[in-house]
Amino acid sequence: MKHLLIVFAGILTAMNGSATLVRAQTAHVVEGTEDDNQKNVWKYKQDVSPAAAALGDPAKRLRIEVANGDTVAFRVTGNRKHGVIFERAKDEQGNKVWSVTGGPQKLADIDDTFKDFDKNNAQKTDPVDSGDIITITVTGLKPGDTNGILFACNPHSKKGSDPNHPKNREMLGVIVLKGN
Ligand SMILES: [Cu+2]
Repeated sequence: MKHLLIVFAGILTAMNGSATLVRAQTAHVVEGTEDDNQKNVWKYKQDVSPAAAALGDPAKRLRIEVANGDTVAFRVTGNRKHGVIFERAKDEQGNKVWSVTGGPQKLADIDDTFKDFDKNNAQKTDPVDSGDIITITVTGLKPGDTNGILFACNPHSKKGSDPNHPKNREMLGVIVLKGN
């Protein structure tokens, strides 16, 4: 048994080594946290999600630029609970745009409490107190913002508070192909 484990570890090391030679994979980290005014935000590098953008629309969101092959890890670093909603999760996973490659949370279908989301397409994780939420690996992202991976927060994007713009939410972001 011990022998087998050593052989297995050797294979993994070899696989990692060759993967590194082929391409440099960038690990992006998106943090669920609070800004200076205690508003809930997704933070990426120095940028934070704006107070409001609209569901289904990539405009005015926090932008994460990635290359195919990169990973995007969602993590809680603030004082409140956050989870991830992928607005077009089922279509995108079905079309191999991305896949879940790390936990601890898993994706599940949404219910009626997620107002104005596409119930047949969107999926969410549960909110977590701190640390890792979920990691995806992006593999088939196409150029252009309209092809971007739209994400939101469970629970902070579930409902709108602006009757004139019912699809406006806080904590909206989009993952787009770099250089486009
Ligand atoms: Cu949140």
